[in-house]
Amino acid sequence: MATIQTTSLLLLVTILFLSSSLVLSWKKDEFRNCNQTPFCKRARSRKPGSCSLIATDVFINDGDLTAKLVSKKNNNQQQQQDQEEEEEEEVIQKPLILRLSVYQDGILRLKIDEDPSLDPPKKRFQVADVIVQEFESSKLWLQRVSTEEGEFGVSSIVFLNDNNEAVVKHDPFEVYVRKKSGERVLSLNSHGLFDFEQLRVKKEGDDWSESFRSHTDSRPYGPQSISFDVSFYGADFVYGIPERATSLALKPTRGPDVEHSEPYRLFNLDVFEYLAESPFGLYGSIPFMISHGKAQGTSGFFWLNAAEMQIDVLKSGWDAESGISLPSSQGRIDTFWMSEAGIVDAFFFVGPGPKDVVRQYTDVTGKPSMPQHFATAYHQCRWNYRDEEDVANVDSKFDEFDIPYDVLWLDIEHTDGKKYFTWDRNLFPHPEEMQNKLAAKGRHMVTIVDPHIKRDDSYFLHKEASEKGHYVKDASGRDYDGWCWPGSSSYLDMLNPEIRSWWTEKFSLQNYVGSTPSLYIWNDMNEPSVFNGPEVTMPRDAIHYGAAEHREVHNAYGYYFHMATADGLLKRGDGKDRPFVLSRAIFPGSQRYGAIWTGDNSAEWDHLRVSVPMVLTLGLTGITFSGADVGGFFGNPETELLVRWYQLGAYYPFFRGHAHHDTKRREPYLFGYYILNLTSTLLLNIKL
Ligand code: NBV
Repeated sequence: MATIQTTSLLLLVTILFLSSSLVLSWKKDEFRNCNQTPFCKRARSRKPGSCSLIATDVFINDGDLTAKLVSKKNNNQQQQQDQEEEEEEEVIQKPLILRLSVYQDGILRLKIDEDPSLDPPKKRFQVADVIVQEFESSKLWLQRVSTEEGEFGVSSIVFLNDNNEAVVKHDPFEVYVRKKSGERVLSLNSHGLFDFEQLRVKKEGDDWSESFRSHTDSRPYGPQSISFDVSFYGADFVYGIPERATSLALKPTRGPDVEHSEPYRLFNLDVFEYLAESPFGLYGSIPFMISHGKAQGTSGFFWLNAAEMQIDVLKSGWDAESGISLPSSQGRIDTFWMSEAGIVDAFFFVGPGPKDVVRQYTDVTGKPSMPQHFATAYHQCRWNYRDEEDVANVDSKFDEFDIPYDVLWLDIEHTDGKKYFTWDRNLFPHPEEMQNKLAAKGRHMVTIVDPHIKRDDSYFLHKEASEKGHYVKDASGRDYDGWCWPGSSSYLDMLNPEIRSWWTEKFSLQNYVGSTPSLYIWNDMNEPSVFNGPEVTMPRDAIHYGAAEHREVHNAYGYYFHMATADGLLKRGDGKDRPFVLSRAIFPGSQRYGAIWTGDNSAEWDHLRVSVPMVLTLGLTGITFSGADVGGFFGNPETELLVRWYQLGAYYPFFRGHAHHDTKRREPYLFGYYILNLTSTLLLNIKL
């Protein structure tokens, strides 16, 4: 008897274990945490006050305030540094160049980079194609800088707008914005955590390579990270820095009693079966944070940088030991920003209200494009609608049950062997006719075009791309070859404007055989997702246009792919047709190119719940046209969940039902009595 009981207990425990590991099937070990990421670990161990840079040679140059940041020799702190830190200090001796520019609406831009006249081994990557031209031309040409000498030493002051001014404190260097009344709004390096690792030339015996799981990154220029602290004053909460499945207000990641000790990560990744409550970064990255407080209103900080970023939100008291006291600590939220590469190209937004901050941010990165009218209605998707008959059947069922829908989607299986721009002609022998039938009812179709190009010599796209040298290169200079849906694949170097322009041609009605004017596009897997790559993406030492390393450009790759696709549709319509392109990866500026969705969620109530702060956070960071897969991508929703999800989805700006191929069919007309509820929801969407 006892044996039977023990066996049943063991069985129960095993079942419980298996089911819990099924629920939590996010593969945590596949991704690095901060301690496994050398730049993050190093930056996080730095002590407040360890920055020894001072600002010298401050003057006005080309309408900007410029200064040199030089290491202060023989200060007390430096004497206390241990041997290892001294060695590091030797490496970063070269002065850095600081440039402060002021734009209309009180926007302050801070750039810090290596000094080109000191011959750095190569130019660090600076993100192009995000800041809009109108913004660049709204620069106010500074005429003069005033100097102030006070309790905290010498500072240079420039005018921002009628209410605010920017201050550069010289020793130690600090940049902050304050109101004319003297209260601080935002500041950088007030805790002396600024650090800038300069590129190095390899000497005999230098080995900077680092490994994670089975992958090794050669890191040919050595460590090149940048980190600094940013403080928001009069702040009760901070928001932003998508994309992650978590609360709207960002919880502290470090400080007294903070259990969760991982910083917020911004590194575009294909995170399989992500959890419904986790600070872990997902498919897109927007390094823009907004603070809000009852006392002082709203301000914002944006770091235009495409490398991996990690951000700590520090809980009050985190710096108790540091001995640094800031002028105003009431309601202050300190944050710590770390990036693996790139330069400092940062923007301070003074608000004062939430709308002002979002306006200021989108002045810099662009306003959201106006969606096509049809795209704001309901979209019906599934991985996959099998063939033309399936498409015709789904379409007619919506009519039969009088359920409105406007767009029908085809996932990867519609292609010939995952070669995008082709059709599986057995399943889809008459694609134009199929689209025309939908178009006759005022409906549209969307097909998927992913960035992995099948390495198959008989595939026209691969043939052309490889002959023209259009692929991203691996560290040894060969076409990078990764594994994705089609098997062995290469990736177009979308950073190159010529390659983007070549790509746009692929969407013409002549080149995309089987397409019609009512066909639009879906870009998936553009993080980029590489099944056999480190952390399911491209190696950091792969090489892009302009000798940029993938580590420097990673978070912008999907943005460029989205941009080139949207431009392709624009060109197809001679500039008259507004493009519709859905993208999974995002970066600042994505709002100019189309819709975004929150990727592979699950058919669980918690995923329904978290889609709300996720979509709202995207909205706060300029991405206004977004939504989550209605019904949940993985798993089968119970009817009640599906109905509620449709009810919520009607309020998502982008409203699409979608499901994994392993799930049961769940088109809304399959739900008997509930159809009434679903139909009225879909009708509500039309009215909204
Ligand atoms: O293309 C297949 C799916 C797609 O349906 C989904 O929406 C994407 O987020 N895609 C991911 C690849 C497979 C995921 C398991």
